[in-house]
Amino acid sequence: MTSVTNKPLLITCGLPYANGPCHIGHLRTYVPADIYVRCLKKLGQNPLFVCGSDTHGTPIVINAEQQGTTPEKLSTYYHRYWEDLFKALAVDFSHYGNTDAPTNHFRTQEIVKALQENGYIYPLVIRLAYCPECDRFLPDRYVEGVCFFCGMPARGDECDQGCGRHLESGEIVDPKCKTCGASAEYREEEHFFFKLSAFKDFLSTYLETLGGTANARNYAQQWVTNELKDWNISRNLSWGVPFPGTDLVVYVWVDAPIGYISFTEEATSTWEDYWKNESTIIHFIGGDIIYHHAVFWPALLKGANYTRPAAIVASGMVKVDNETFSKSRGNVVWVDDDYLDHGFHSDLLRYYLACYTSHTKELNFSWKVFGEKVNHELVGSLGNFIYRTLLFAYKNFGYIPDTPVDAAITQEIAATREKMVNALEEYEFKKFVDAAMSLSDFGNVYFQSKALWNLVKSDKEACAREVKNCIQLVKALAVLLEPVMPSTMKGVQAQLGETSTQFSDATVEVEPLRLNQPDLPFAKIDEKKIVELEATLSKRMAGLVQKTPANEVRTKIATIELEDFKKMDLRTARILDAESVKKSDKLLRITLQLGDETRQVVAGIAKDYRAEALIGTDVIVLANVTPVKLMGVESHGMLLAAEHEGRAVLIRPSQKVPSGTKIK
Ligand code: B3M
Ligand code: ZN
Repeated sequence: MTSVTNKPLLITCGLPYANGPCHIGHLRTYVPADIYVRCLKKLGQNPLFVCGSDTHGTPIVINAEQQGTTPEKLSTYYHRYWEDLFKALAVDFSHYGNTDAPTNHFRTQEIVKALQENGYIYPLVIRLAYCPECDRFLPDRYVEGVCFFCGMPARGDECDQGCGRHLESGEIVDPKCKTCGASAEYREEEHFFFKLSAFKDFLSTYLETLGGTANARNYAQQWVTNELKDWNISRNLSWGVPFPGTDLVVYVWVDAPIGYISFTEEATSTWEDYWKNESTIIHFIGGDIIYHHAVFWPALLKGANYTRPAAIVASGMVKVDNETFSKSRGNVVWVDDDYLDHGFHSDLLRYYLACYTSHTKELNFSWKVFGEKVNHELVGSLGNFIYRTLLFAYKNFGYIPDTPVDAAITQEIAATREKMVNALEEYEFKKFVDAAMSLSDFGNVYFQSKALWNLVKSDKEACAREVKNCIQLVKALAVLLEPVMPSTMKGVQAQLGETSTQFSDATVEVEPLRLNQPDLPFAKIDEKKIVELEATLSKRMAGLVQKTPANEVRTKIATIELEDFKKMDLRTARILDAESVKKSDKLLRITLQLGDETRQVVAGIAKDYRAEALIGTDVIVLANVTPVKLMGVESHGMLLAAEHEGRAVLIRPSQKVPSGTKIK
């Protein structure tokens, strides 16, 4: 897609479940997709880049139950979390939505109805796991057992530890209820099936021209030639998009990809240009959801008359220290706790992820390699070339020399840019970065070979020309690598007085400018820090420490919504009278002026305040708390106090306001 297209261009990323925090594995979708979109813009394209939170499905319902909250609260919490996280990583979506939004409910129901009208949905009475203890059907992850096909432990709709198949109801042997552990039985219920089998010919032809990475196309072709089973697209759950005309909800794998459409609708009024007409839609996804995107989704779109994706870009999976990535087993690297919270810049991680290996290959995360890449490549080569060039120019000239750039240098830059653009065409982000890093190595060798520190003494004019050549290389690197490391590379450009918008700017001669003392673009990571991070990871992998996002969330979710706060009637009040409550050394009976009203409250502050001293002072009262009786005395409100070293310290307005003033 690197040649400019007039067709509307849409890039999407697989939707993160709004059910837990981000780990390194997630980023293999988002970082390369963001780099790709930034590159397209620098090639003169105008892509729309959408994503959003996947808020439905049983994992979220189960997690919410376990955390004592609702799926809505849990998914809202994580939706915001992901929005912030993407900002922190400079993953710059044009729009980030969520699948529980009304737009998505509407679009999902519209598509289900269209499929029904077109004859692609049929009802069928099926046997479903049912828990006699909990007295309910057990959709998807509510049921655990053994995969019918390969005999490995499996859960719900997916054989995640064995053959990887999508499992239909009844394909789990020995089913047990996830909630109570009881043996489940099978009972009959009417569900709705999508006729995927009717799309075999369509998919065979479609896949022949599907763009993107070969892994997506090949896997999908294999599946399409083997078997195409119809999919049950309804579920017996109360959380999700209602299935039209039933008490069921739509299966999450229907309303989640439809999010791509509804987020486009939310982003632009011209959404139909993307989804109803000829356009170029490119999905970036993880390698584990190829079936859903390259088989199920195009069939669904075809069945409802929507535009199909032109390309599917599927990443390889992530391992941690050679072990298959698994949250439950502890070999996981959390992006916030393990990375951002240590003060590392997001650009470093973006660089590491982009150039560690080919996009479709497995990525084996290790802190050691991360440290080496930062210290050797970013600090040692790129940072070194940029800094030594700018420092030399600043110290010896004080400005960017007003001399022409040698044709050989311009050619070197142009050739690099071409390699990079070609790499992009193949979704090879490693090749993309490697080409730029070769240019940085070229720069270092060039600087060295010209022995500028001697030349400046023997021939200052000749030296000025070489300095200009080096500065042009710095500019080119900053322009070409900006999509990978946006903030650092923009910083370098700013030191040259430049803000590039296009890759073509790389060969546009840098303007003369007064230079300031340059900044080091990258700082070396201390070896000790790497050792410390490795130790944390090993401990976690050995099961010695547990990441407890669940616990953290429980406390965070216990925070209240603004709406809840607004329910509290907090007011200022003036104390008209105060006296001890008989037989109590703690309680005071207090009469308050609260606007027009007088109120009696009982407060446990007798040990900290003398009754007489309170009269005439102002306090804050929670006026609508349910009345209680304390030692036989009625209390119609609660005074606010800070607890300090076991004492109550009354909260008061910082200046006089009329009694009864509302606190917001
Ligand atoms: N929410 C996450 C996953 O299975 C899932 C992706 C939906 S994309 C439409 O990777
Ligand atoms: Zn299996």
